[in-house]
Amino acid sequence: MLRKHTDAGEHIRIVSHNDSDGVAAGGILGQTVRRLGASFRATCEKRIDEKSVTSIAGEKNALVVFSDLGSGYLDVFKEHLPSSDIIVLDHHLPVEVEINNIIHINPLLHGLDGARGVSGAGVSYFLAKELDGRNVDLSPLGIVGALADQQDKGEKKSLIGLNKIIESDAKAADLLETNVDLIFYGYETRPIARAIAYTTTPFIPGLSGREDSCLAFLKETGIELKNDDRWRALRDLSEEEKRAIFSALTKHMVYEGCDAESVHDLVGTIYTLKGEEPWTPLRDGREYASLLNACARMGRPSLGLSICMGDRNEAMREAEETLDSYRRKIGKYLDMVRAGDRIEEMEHIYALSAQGDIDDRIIGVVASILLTTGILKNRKPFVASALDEEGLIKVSARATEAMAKKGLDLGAVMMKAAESFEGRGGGHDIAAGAFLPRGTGRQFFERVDGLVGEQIRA
Ligand SMILES: [Mn+2]
Repeated sequence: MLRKHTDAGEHIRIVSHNDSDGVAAGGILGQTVRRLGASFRATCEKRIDEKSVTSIAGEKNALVVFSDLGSGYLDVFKEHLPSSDIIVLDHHLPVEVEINNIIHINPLLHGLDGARGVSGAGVSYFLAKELDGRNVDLSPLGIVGALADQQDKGEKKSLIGLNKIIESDAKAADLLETNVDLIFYGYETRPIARAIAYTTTPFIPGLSGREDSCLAFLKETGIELKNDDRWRALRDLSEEEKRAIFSALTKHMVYEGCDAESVHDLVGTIYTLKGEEPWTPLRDGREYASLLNACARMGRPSLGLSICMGDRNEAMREAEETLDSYRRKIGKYLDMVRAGDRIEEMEHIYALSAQGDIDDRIIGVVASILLTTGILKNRKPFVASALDEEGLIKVSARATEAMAKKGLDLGAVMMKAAESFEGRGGGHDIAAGAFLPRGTGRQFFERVDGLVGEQIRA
């Protein structure tokens, strides 16, 4: 279908998700379409709803490609986008609707794991590769998308499922190298203290976001910070020094109340993108992902898209600035949430109603950090809400792998709970969300609390 339209010289419309995976997916599709000689326009949307689909329909595109979103909105497409051909490349929970003008590619339709096995960028990559074998050079972006969606759930934070195929494509093309080590951002590039400060997965209380505290911490651990005049990066350290850092960090995190799982997260598989310049954040797959994430969350997804399309120089400088202000913003929110007693513990969930105090694009990140650091006393999913600029309520729900193993599926909870409030919800078992009309408050949290209770009892 894509070929049919590009061959006919038509302008292709790409609509992707406004998160780092979505941006990577948009970049893959943009490059794919450009290589087919067609013009295109790509945007990243926070969500799909009747309004956004109606406005896309108004553009009268012959073909609209949705990536990293869309599977849950086939009914909306059927009603509001009847005269365009549609391709949906997604890995979120699909709704069952039959439509003729649509090609729907989703691992969940084939019994494959969409939450951990392949990302929106991955699904887009498989389409790109199918169209032209030369598109295997886009495989690193598939890896970035998978890391962006935190699909590194295999042994030692490695990729699993269909992502393994993308990984071997990238390795075969000599664009990727993997090794297991301490997992701080900027392994090759940054002074150690900064690398630790810049790491937010796992979030290290007192150290993440605080370079001065990291400096003090390293001095206390007895690590030499400089080689002559040059700051040492992690790759300059001996195995013994790395072990010393690891054990000091473990002590520190346990003392701060973090759980064993987040301590484990300190070590993992490093994905080095060999096609990228050394000493840049794009060289490390996770760092690339966080750069795109910051662009998306700070409302500049097109900046991320240009980087995925190959722009560097000025775009990189702007993206790095965006990343810096994004980090400062998160630090501020976490301090705020932890300082006050804004988190409410319900029977089965923790709830946070941030109203307008936390940017709705960042609330999901805050929820993940709070959940994974073990700052919360009990093991319950974390559900947070914030107001978006249109006055809708955006809900982000996060759970751990262990909770999913016990039968929790937040995607289903959000879908069901939102329905009763004329909202729309969905997502994965451990990360899901919903949009609700204004004024829906506590009752929604109560409904979610009840549904989660039903699931874990079942
Ligand atoms: Mn995704």
